[in-house]
Amino acid sequence: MNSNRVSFADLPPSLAAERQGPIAILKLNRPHKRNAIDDDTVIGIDAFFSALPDDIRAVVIAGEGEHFCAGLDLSELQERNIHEGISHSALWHRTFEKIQFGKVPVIAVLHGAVVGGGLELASSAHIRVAERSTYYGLPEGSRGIYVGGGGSVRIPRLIGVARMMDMMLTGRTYSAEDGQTMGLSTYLTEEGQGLAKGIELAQRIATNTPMTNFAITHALPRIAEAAPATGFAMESLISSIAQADPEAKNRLTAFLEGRAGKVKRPD
Ligand code: 1HE
Repeated sequence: MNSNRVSFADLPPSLAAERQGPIAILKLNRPHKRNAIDDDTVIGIDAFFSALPDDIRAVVIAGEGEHFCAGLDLSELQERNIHEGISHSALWHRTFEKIQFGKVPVIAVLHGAVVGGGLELASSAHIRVAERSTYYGLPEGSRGIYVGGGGSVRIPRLIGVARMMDMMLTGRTYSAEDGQTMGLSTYLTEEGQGLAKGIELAQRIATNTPMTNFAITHALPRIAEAAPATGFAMESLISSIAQADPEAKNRLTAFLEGRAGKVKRPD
C-alpha cells in the first residue's frame, strides 16, 4: 500500500498523521501518558480536521501504545477556575464537532482503555472498530468531575441514559464484547487487527460519492432527531439532491447495464 507521512497541519508531537491514498490516519501519539488529551492535543485535533485536504475522503483515528486514550489530561485540570473550565469544555465541543460534522466520515479504531474523554472522542466518530482488549469507562463520577467533551450528548445516543448513568455513578466498565452488544462499537476484531479493519472500511467509504457521504453523516443524524414531519421533508430534499449528482446517475446506469457489484450476503 502506498503510504507516506505528511503533516496536514502543524501538529503537536502528541499527534501523528499519515496519508494512504484517499484516506488519512490520525494517531494519538502520547503513549507514555496513555494518550491522555492535553490542550495541545485537542488543539492539534482541531487543526488537523480544519486543514484536511479536499482529496481526503475518510479519516481513521487510532492510538499508539497499549491504550486508545485515557481521557482528559488530569494534570491540567488542577489549574482551572470555572470560567476556564467552560472555555476548555467549549474547545473540546468545537473540536469534536469538526469530527462528527466535518468534511468526511471518521472511523475510530479502539484498543485498551477508552475512558472518559477518550470515549467522548470515540463517540464523535461515525464508526467504531474495537479490538478485543478494548474496555470502556467513565471515571469522571469517581474523580469528582463530569464529562465535558460532549459525552452527555453523544454517549446516551449510543447506549442510553441509564447505562451512562450507571457507568458514571458506579465506575462500571464494559468489555469490548459488551460494548459491541450495546452499540459502542459496530466492528469487533482480534488484537492487532483493528487498524487494518479501520483502513479497509475507510478505503471502502472513500469510494462513495462525497455527496452521499455528506448526506449520511450530516443529514441522517439530524433527520433522526427531527420531528417526523420535518424529517420526512429533509429526507425528500437530501435524497433528491444526492440522486441529481452526475456520479449517482453514472453508478445507477452501471448497475442497470450489469457493470456494478450486487449487494452481497454477509460473510
Ligand atoms: C495520565 C492519565 C490522565 C494516565 N491524565 N496523566 N481519565 C482517567 O481518570 C483515567 C486515568 N488513567 C488510568 O486509569 C490509567 O492510567 C489507565 C487505565 C488508562 C492505564 O493504566 P496503566 O497502568 O497502563 O498506566 P499508568 O501507570 O496509570 O499511567 C502511565 C502514565 O500516564 C502515568 O504518568 P507517570 O508520569 O507516572 O508515568 C499516569 O499518571 C499518566 N496518565 N492517564 C494525566 N488521564 C473533557 S472532560 C473529560 C473528562 C475525563 O476524561 S475524566 C477521565 C480521566
